[in-house]
Amino acid sequence: MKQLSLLAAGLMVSLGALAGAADSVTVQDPYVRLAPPNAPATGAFMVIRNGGDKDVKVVKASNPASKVTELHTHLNEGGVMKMRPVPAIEVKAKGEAVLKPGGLHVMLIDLKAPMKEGDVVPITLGFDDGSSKQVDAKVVRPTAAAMPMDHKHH
Ligand SMILES: [Cu+2]
Repeated sequence: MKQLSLLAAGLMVSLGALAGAADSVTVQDPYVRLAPPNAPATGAFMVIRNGGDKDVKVVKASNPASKVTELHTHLNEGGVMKMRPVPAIEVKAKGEAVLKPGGLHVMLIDLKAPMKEGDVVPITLGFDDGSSKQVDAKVVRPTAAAMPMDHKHH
């Protein structure tokens, strides 16, 4: 019995150590943009809040729906918006990182199967201290407001 409780205590300590950055982070409104039929890739968006006193970095992401998951941003190169992989997404202490269309995003590349509206994709964010956090991102059909081009003006 004593050994068992020692084992349990040890397990709790290691779990606590694993939590790290993930513990101080909350993720709001995660969603995956529904890709057009046969599109090989799509993006995931969310707001990552850091309630802790230390800056944290998201250094990787993974999900079961695509073969490759990358952290991306959009850059304006001579008036053309291009996507580029980034090594990390920094979330300042008491700050937030906003992943949104036209900006930072998690890129789901080489989709294993077509997605449907309402599907849920569990995305695991990995932090620079080795901790990780899973968020359930719902597949959402892009609305006009979320599109890069705005045709609302008359
Ligand atoms: Cu991208």
